Amino acid sequence: MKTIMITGATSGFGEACARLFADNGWRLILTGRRQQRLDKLQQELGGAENVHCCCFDITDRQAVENAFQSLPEVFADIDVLVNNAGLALGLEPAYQTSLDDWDKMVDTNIKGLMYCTRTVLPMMKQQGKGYIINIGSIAGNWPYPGGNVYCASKAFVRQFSLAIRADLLGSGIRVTNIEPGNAETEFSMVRFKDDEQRADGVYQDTVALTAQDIANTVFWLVSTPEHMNVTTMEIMPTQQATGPLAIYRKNN
Ligand code: NDP
Ligand code: 8X3
Repeated sequence: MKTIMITGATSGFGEACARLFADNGWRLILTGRRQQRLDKLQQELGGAENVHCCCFDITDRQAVENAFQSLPEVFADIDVLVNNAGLALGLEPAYQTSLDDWDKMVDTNIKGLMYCTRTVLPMMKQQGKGYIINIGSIAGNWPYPGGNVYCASKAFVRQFSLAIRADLLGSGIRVTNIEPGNAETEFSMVRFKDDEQRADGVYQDTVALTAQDIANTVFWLVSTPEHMNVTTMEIMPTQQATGPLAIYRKNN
């Protein structure tokens, strides 16, 4: 039985991954800050025998280390780590945004992902195999107004994924950066701080990606042969594309 660790499994992509991998007979390590949601998932997906839950804030380095160190023996050999926990906060221009929001995005999307990766890698190196799947974003490739630190944090995730692949050459460990576009999850409610109307507007009159689409992608990646490494994978809804570069005209 293989083991997958999914950070941010309490909603969205992470939860969909948890359900899909559980349905396919995997042992799960699920993380998030919302204990009740973790408990519910554990109950639904096979109980403590198959699902180990770790409730912690990924920005807390000591909490990350403790979670890994206290894994029950049967969960200790992790085959796949999905670095999914992350968030965007706000959409204000850089001269107006809250520095606290910027800190939180850096701490979560960059530092939290670093902590989990660094903690799991020695074990994978010793195993001579393993798979790190990072959830980046199209925002790391295609900056947009108000994206500022969120875009930059996802550009970090892309470059970090590429760079650790270079370190891991010959180790048998695979690394992929998945870069999804507009997907309907709790992401926009978090970004707009529970402003439901604004969050709904992101998905209005279009067809967004679903969390299931991303879970299916993660599952496909994990099912590819071990000699093959998909380095990056940008996925947009059919109804999303890049636009032209903007030009400011003073009389418009
Ligand atoms: P959701 O808000 O639905 O899920 C985010 C998950 O991250 C939750 O389980 C949340 O758990 C967890 N999380 C957030 N902050 C922390 C923290 N400090 N410590 C631990 N866990 C945390 O959003 P998505 O599923 O959409 O987002 C998943 C990833 O996908 C993110 O990295 C996001 O940036 C990325 N992404 C999303 C896109 C979209 O359009 N939806 C597109 C491209 C990328 P809890 O609150 O319980 O801690
Ligand atoms: C989420 C996609 O375009 O809202 O990463 O930044 S976007």
